[in-house]
Amino acid sequence: MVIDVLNVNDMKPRFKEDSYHVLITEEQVPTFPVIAVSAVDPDIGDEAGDQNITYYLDQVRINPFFFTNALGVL
Ligand SMILES: [Ca+2]
Repeated sequence: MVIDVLNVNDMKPRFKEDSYHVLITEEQVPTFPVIAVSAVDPDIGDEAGDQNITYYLDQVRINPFFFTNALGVL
């Protein structure tokens, strides 16, 4: 029996931009989406292919903003 162990997922996704910035004033009713972010997973190899990345805000407190998990829109 031969078992090949493939190294298939050892690199972190990286965002396409170094940072994303959006400004919403207190009085403004935010439109949807507020902002769209995008990342690629170097393990996938094809940036145009399905990246299988889940986006979320890493905050414990209640937040009026949320990511649509698979699309990266806030
Ligand atoms: Ca990966």
